[in-house]
Amino acid sequence: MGFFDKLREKFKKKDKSLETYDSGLKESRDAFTNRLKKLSKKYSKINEEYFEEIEEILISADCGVSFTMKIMEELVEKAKKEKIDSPDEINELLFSIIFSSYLKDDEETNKDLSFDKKPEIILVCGVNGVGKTTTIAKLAHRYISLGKKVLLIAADTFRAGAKEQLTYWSEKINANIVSGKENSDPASVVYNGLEECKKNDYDLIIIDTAGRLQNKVNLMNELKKIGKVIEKEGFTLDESFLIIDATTGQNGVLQAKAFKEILPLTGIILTKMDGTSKGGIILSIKNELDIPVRFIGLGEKMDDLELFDLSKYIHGLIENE
Ligand SMILES: Nc1nc2c(ncn2[C@@H]2O[C@H](COP(=O)(O)OP(=O)(O)OP(=O)(O)O)[C@@H](O)[C@H]2O)c(=O)[nH]1
Ligand SMILES: [Mg+2]
Repeated sequence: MGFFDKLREKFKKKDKSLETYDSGLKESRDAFTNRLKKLSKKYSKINEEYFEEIEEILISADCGVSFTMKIMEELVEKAKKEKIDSPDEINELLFSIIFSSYLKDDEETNKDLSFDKKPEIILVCGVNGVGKTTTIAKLAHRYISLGKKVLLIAADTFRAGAKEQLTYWSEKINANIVSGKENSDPASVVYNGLEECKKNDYDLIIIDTAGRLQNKVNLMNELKKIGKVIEKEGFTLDESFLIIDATTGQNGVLQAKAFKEILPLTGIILTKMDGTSKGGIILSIKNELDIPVRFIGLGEKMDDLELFDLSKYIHGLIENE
């Protein structure tokens, strides 16, 4: 059984999450797989030009230059070795190489929060407008639906209206929230949040922060101070998630590099995957940063956040129905 058939077999029964992937990745599918399909109709046999066209498709899907080069080298080599010369088979080979190169170091995708202690604490950071606050609401909604007690801490005291936005969402999804005055010290808001947690036992705390990468030293100090407060109050920070807007393409990769220098990231959440044809950014992030993508945002609704699952992602890229 070929790679595509195996994947289809695995997902014979569609679940809701697969549907979110399939519909959210429509633009990437149009730009990536449908272009590949068109290409294979144009050529009856592969040649050097065919490979060059594949390379262009990978680059325009924002897979990144270094990842693209790596994949192309393997593709050409394997095609030669296995004597494959039909375009359709080459396309399938391309996906299977992408798939196995992602999983090479046996890293699991689909890694959920562990909840092996109480409360689990997540810090969320990222530059302006990438979707931090919305994603926090989606995360909270996900775990509230699973019966967890969730507290949101609005530690973005910098941007006007940030607190109100998170409060709006907290009311919609029935999460509790602790916030502070505009321009107050974010670490003091976190302190108040932890006090609330001591009184009322939560399973999960999610901290929203202001994304001021322009002032790296300030941001670093602010995040450090938040970390210290958490420790001093007898809690541990379990996850630091960086939010990246997928529509910004390679720029997002640069943001991740900058944030990685500021704090130890445990995961990336890619938002707005539904609004871009640059779905290859997932592959580029993995290749260049080696920080796992943990969740992806595939729409604006509260249910449109999914654990990142490589098989579902590839399925969403190839499936037409
Ligand atoms: N289509 C789509 N839109 C999204 C997604 N995630 C977030 N958005 C939208 O992105 C916009 C910005 O989201 P926010 O959550 O306010 O972003 P933020 O990072 O908190 O912004 P600041 O607090 O200003 O730095 C909103 O209009 C969201 O609805 C997604 O997965 N898909
Ligand atoms: Mg925000």
